[in-house]
Amino acid sequence: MKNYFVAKSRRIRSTPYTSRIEKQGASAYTVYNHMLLPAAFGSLEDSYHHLKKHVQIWDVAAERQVEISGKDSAKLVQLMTCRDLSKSKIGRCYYCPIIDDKAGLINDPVILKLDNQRWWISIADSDVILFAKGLAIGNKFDVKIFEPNVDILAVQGPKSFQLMEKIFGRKIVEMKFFGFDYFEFGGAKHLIAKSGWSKQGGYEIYVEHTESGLALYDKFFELGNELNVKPGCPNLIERIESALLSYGNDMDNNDNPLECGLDKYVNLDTDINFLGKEKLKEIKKKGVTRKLMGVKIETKEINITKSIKILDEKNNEIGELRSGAYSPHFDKVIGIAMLHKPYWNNSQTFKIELNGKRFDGKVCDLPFI
Ligand code: THG
Repeated sequence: MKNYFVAKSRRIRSTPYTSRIEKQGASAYTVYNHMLLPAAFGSLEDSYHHLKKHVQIWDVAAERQVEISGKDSAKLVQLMTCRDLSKSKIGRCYYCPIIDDKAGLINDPVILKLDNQRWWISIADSDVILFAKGLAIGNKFDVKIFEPNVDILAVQGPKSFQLMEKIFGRKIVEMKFFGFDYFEFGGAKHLIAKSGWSKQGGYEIYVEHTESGLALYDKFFELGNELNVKPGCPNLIERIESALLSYGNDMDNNDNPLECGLDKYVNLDTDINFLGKEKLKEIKKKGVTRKLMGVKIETKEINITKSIKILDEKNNEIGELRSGAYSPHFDKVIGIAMLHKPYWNNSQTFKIELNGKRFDGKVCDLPFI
């Protein structure tokens, strides 16, 4: 497949780390929240193996924050998500589907409760800030909504704990998953969470003090030498194996959280108020008619730029493939697909046409591993 350059401009924002990652061999970008997000440092497969064994530093500044503060901030944040945040705690992160009045997904951010009247919504790729402002204006909420200068650096991989302990001490290792706290480096305080878009363990540093963040970036490579630290980025293979969903790829505004297996983050039985609650109750009562599932395909190469039809023996469309990659673990292509009822059973077989050739596939549960 021929590759094309991304024409950079002010609209497609660089990050404070861009010049560093380009020196270090970033070889592909995607655009996320109108910002550059590295998509590869050479071979995806090499990076996958490295991520599962060692430690990587990721420029994920494109995971932008929408800050909501003020008297009605808790009301607004709750209005946007079907996850019950009434018992949420300061110092914790919450993975939350944001939905509209029709229960269509708007985004699937991590929400950080900074204070009782101050939240960060760490967004996937859609303009949540406009949705939030619209709701605040329509409801005459007393809130302030803006995008703060926060540029996340992620430290991911099994050796991330050792690397972070070298700089921040034992306390950082003892932090709970999806907890966050503040840590000092080079005279600046950084919010650090135990989180990240891989299942290999690690941290996310919400850098507000750019100078100190850049010094920290360099420190990771200075101290990480013996841990085989490398620059990296969210890895397509690892994230599919781990079933970390990607908004815009695996699901979008035409899908609801129950179709996407996000049931765990849908709370319909408490008295909280959120958009789409009645609609979701209705959908739950009727039962969904399609579902995101895993698929395995008997081929070793795939390149997805749009959804691809999944067919039964008689060529009837039974669903669509939305993401896919060659998995070294399964030695075949694996992917995430939206499948119609009743074709979503584990072991359902199917056919799929890729580049003019037909391949056999099988449905499976998520996550793969
Ligand atoms: N970190 C931060 N912001 C983000 C992402 C991130 N914003 C965009 C995007 N990623 C949002 N999507 C996800 C999807 C999954 C998870 C985090 C963000 C995730 N899920 C865990 C899981 O599925 O096991 C845990 C969820 C839980 O149980 O609460 O981590 O990566 N800052």
